[in-house]
Amino acid sequence: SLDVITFGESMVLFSPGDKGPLRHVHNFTKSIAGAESNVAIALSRLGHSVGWFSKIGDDEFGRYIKFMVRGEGVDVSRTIIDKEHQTGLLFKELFEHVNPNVYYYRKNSAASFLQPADLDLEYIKSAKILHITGITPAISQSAKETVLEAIKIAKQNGITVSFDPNIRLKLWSLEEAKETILEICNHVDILFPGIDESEILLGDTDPQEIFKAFHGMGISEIALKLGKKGCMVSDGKVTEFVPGYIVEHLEDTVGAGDGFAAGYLSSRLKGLSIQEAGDFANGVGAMATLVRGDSEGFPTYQQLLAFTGKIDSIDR
Ligand code: KDG
Repeated sequence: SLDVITFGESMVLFSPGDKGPLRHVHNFTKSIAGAESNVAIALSRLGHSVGWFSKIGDDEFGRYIKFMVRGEGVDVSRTIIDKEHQTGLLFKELFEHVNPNVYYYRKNSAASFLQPADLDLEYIKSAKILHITGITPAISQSAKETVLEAIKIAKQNGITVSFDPNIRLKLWSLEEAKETILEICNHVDILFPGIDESEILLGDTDPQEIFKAFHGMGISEIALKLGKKGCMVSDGKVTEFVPGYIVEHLEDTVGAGDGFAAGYLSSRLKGLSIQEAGDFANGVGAMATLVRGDSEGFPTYQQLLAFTGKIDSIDR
């Protein structure tokens, strides 16, 4: 049995060696990206048993993704090879700021052909938590159906459904995003919305109103992300602000939200309170921003304890 199962598209990520428009960038570093595999990797580093799957092309990039995620200790055994379609790619472009531009090369990618029949019922049933993001329903109609089917399986079997809206307006329109994500929210147990996403979804920026609206959809736990300020957590009974960690040299904010979700889920799996979970979520999110890649900065549990000041770190 696994603590968490997640699925969705991972792509090979090319990060520029220099700032500026990509036509003038000559060197790239190859790594992997994908919100769900990021969460899986972060959870694995924190010591959990995790499964992630996707559909990859029968190509070197697909093999690279599987190799990397497996190398992080994540079970990739349910990943499917699609001989007809290629693995998706992603390029970052850097200017002065820490939020890179992102260019997707993922239309008709292997992962966009994920379909409900790809789901392994027994596998999903073996997990404590099913983690979904709003990216998967955005990549294609069949991927969206797969998400809805996976959630249905989880709900029928008493498995906790965790959901990060991860609104990516490069992938779908605001109207489509709003409609689908709100539909999914009706079947979710734990939600990780950003404050901006909440405004898109609910038209509200007041945390109390946001909590009220999401709890009203039947969601039992919400960790509302406030960027570097930290987060607010709510279980419908207790609502608390949990301050974030100040990071001096921010490298790249991509991956912080995924780390946040992993830190929260890890803590709840360990039986910690929602406040403690919010604190560790902030910690993993902050640590992700210290490092250029999406997932490279995720800590082990010991490193997280040291970063958040729970234990003294011994460096030498
Ligand atoms: O959360 C980080 C992801 O956005 C990144 O890894 C790429 O999955 C990705 C996407 O679709 O944007």
